[in-house]
Amino acid sequence: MSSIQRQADGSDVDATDGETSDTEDEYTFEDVSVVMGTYNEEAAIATVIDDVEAVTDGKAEIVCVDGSSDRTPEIAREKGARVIEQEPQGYGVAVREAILAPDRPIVVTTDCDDTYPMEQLPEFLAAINDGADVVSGDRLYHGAEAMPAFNRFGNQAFAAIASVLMSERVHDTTTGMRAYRREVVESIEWTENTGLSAELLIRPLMRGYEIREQPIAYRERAGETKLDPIEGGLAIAKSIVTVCLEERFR
Ligand SMILES: Nc1nc2c(ncn2[C@@H]2O[C@H](COP(=O)(O)OP(=O)(O)OP(=O)(O)O)[C@@H](O)[C@H]2O)c(=O)[nH]1
Ligand SMILES: [Mg+2]
Repeated sequence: MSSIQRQADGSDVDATDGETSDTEDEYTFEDVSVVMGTYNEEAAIATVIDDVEAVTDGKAEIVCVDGSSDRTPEIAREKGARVIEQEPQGYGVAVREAILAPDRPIVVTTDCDDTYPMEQLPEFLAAINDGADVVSGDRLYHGAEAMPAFNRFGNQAFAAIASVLMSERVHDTTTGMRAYRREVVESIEWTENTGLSAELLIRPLMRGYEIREQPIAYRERAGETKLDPIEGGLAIAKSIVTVCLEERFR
């Protein structure tokens, strides 16, 4: 299993500061919000929500930041999700609003395209309960055969570039499935749009939070991609370099 164990230095060790620092109690799915940007994901929204409900026994909160012109938001509301409407402005604008919306202590991101294994949510929660601040789904560990080859190559290259710039080996910088302690997402200012996923890994890692990569299965996408591979790939590469340099000289 790939893992990064970056211990925070000195006073930053207690990453749950301001929350339940006096208790060793474990988090349950009642402490979890699963959040996502949704943009015309009619083909997947019902499955994704059903999967989260089944795995968490209906306990996790589900938040969709939605820019759709199809029935995605209606389906999400019918299924009990909280829907925040937002003009479509790109992945990161939606996901930033989504991660900052919940009050619950653990925030899990996913894509609304049925690619990510909600059945592995218990493993993510267990890693948080074991002390991780961020648990990052590593799609490439098992090969990600369902991913288009161009994207797979790009994602491997992004991880390699980020690893060099951070001096820390990471295996998947652009995954959409992660769990975060809320303190992590609230204490950092997020600047990237298409590159937000990489930023959400890089800034916490370079600030000493404990990051763990969790190998995950990856399924073929339901519905159409919202990312142009060339334009999006260039934007992500630029974000990785910018964010790594900003953190290094911070
Ligand atoms: N609200 C909102 N959601 C968005 C926007 N762009 C993308 N999304 C959502 O963000 C998630 C990620 O987009 P994807 O199209 O899956 O991007 P990707 O994972 O890089 O590409 P694939 O590998 O094809 O899945 C999906 O749930 C989209 O619906 C946007 O402008 N607004
Ligand atoms: Mg996706």
